[in-house]
Amino acid sequence: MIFRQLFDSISGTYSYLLASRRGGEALIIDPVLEKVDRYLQLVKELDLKLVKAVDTHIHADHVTGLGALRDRTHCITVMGEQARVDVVSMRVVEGDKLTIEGVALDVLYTPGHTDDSYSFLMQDRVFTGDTLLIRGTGRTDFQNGSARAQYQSLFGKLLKLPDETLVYPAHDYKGDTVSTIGEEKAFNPRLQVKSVDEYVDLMSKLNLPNPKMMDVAVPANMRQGLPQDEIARRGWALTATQAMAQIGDPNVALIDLREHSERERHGVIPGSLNAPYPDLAMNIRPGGVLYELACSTGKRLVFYCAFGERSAMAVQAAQDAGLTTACHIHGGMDAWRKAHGPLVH
Ligand SMILES: N[C@@H](CCC(=O)N[C@@H](CS)C(=O)NCC(=O)O)C(=O)O
Ligand SMILES: [Fe+2]
Repeated sequence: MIFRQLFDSISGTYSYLLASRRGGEALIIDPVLEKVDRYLQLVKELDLKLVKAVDTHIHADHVTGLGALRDRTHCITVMGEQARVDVVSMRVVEGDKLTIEGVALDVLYTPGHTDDSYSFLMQDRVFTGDTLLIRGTGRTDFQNGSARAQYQSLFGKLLKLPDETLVYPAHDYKGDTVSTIGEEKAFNPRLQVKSVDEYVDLMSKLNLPNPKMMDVAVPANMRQGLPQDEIARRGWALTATQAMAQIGDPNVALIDLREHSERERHGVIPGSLNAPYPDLAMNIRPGGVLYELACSTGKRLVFYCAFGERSAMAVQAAQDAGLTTACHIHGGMDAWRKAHGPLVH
């Protein structure tokens, strides 16, 4: 198991790099833009392949590294369903599993600090974002924060985890690095309340100044999407409506790049094949299933995913691999649904 806690001293942010083994896939939680070079250096030194970059919520105090990491490594970006970002590659909800090779995190929806706050549980440890801090809790006075919702997330979810569960927050301003659920229950001053009303009252009296970077960070963090226009300009994109006309066309192979949980929840395009994005490089090289499918049958590969990000990156990779007819569905299943495209469940 590889587990690294990385710190940005300017914003007091902790980021976490996880992988099951050297040479394997890696995931990063809450990366900070200014530290991207550092993360990528470590990824290289540990011989890892970064495949997912996750934010626990839209941060108000620093610009996220999600977009930069995606642009530089072709990893996918992940946030919760409620996050008001233009586009991320993949969205998760409570009960999902966020997976990479050898690592599975349980997804917990823990609103309160913001309405898009999530926590991620990995066996003996939980990444609590700004829901539960060490001897503190995230403020609830902006971004649709709610002390009432946070009380529920804390007392109804996080504090119900076993006492020995390690707590890894997204921030610390005092120099602490890790705690446990039992320790926080006993010693966190915010958690010594007798009722939700007492908690709401306590949170309403914090009177904290806004984060210094807030006016820059929030708008920047809401615009992380990969521009898909360049792919379209090169003629490598179909609109959802154009793609609909290709269903059943024997010269076309529709390739779903999403994961099992996304396919189950949102349905699939009839007749499409599943080839998850993490296996793309293997699938499009000579001998790989998609390469051979395209070359032996002459079929045009039409990639699709949830929002068009994975498929846009897949088109570029396929084109680079010599699959010159490859294209994707602009905007992915999101656009497909809006265009009332047929689905099978
Ligand atoms: N001084 C910091 C404050 C950052 C801040 O407000 N952090 C939020 C998390 S985004 C929080 O919940 N802080 C809790 C606290 O300060 O007790 C800054 O300007 O960036
Ligand atoms: Fe925050």
